Amino acid sequence: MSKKRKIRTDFRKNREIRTRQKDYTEHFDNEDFDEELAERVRAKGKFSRKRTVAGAEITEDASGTVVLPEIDQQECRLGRVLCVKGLVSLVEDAQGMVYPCTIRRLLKSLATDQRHVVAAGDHVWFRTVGGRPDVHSDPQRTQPHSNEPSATAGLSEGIIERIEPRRGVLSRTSRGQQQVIVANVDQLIIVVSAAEPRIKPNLIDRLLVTAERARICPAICINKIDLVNPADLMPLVGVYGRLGYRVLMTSAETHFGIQQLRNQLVGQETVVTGQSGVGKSSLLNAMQPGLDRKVQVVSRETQKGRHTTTTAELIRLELPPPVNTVDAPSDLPQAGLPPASYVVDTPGIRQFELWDVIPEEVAGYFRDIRPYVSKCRYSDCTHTHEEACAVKDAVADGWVDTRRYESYVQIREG
Ligand SMILES: Nc1nc2c(ncn2[C@@H]2O[C@H](COP(=O)(O)OP(=O)(O)OP(=O)(O)O)[C@@H](O)[C@H]2O)c(=O)[nH]1
Ligand SMILES: [Mg+2]
Ligand SMILES: [Zn+2]
Repeated sequence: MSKKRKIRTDFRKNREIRTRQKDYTEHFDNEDFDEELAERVRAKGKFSRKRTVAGAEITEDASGTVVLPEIDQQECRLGRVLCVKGLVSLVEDAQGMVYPCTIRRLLKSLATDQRHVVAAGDHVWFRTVGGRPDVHSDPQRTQPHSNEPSATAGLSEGIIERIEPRRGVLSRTSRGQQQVIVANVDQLIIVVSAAEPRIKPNLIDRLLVTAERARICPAICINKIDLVNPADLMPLVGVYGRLGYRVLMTSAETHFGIQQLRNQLVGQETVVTGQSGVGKSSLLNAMQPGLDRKVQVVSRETQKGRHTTTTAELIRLELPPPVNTVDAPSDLPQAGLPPASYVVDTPGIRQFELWDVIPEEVAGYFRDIRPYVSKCRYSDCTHTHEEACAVKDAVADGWVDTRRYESYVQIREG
């Protein structure tokens, strides 16, 4: 449900010191964009200086409460945020033109609990402010843009006026605040490596909880299987497979399993995530030759990746329709373009803290634990220290994997 109402927003601190000596028109001409004048400004001295934004709409989306300021749709156009680098967001319009954009100040002052106001994957309304777009993408090229704003940094060629409500949001907690990593994705591929660095099952479980909570469909990809005997991975694959999670085994090195991975991504909006060095960028390169995502070797001594990818970046993939057509009806016409596939490559995770998951909810996001919860003696059972706990009994009887249960306890405590 959304409603229209007036919004009062604080000026930023640096503006509060000024009293009403200056003409507001001049103030905004100098320090803000002309269009800010469209918002009625009301000032009552330095203590109550607020401005009223008329006609804004307040609604709830997958990342919380959002404010949709009224915009001039004649002047603005829709675009998709490819990546955010510092103060500049690269926004691609429907024609494949990419514009380095800044964000309208109003949006920044309204979003107080997010580290970045916009995130890769956001659908935004933006307005161009003269100059030429950064790049006109060549339809033959698979990646429309190098996502490198260096040449235009500081030169704003567009202003993001409004961020559309989000679905499928991947967020985490960063310094006590919500950090939206990407928005508007359908699928989360959790990438781990069979070795170098070794698998951290607890991280898989954390990311699964995140996906379940955000209602993003998760899949697990075990990469670098060329470095191990795949038979050794079967117990782990079995645990997740029995829970109904798709588990893929790949090697970006030998290209084993790459076609299955392509099939998993085709027509979807996917985010790939995982520790640094597991091969997220290498897998994208393997799926689409010519993509040339930067990759770097894992440190010999620490077995850790070097955080090569530094910002989340949305990439359009040109994937052919799935080759395995077992369940595709054979009499359908084959004409038509394959559906667009998008993937967000993300920086390696150092530490993943869940955003906005309360301890009581955690059991509900564990598919294997959830069925036993209602059978515990106490309705507020935490499944940790209580007697007569159906979850603990299920672990003891081997119905729930012990390591998964330990993950549950750890996540619950965290
Ligand atoms: N043996 C082997 N090495 C791989 C495989 N996939 C990736 N690598 C190597 O692993 C290293 C790290 O790969 P990246 O693709 O940079 O890893 P990443 O997950 O993108 O890392 P960040 O960007 O730092 O988060 C590189 O040296 C790759 O060549 C694989 O399947 N097998
Ligand atoms: Mg990378
Ligand atoms: Zn219990």
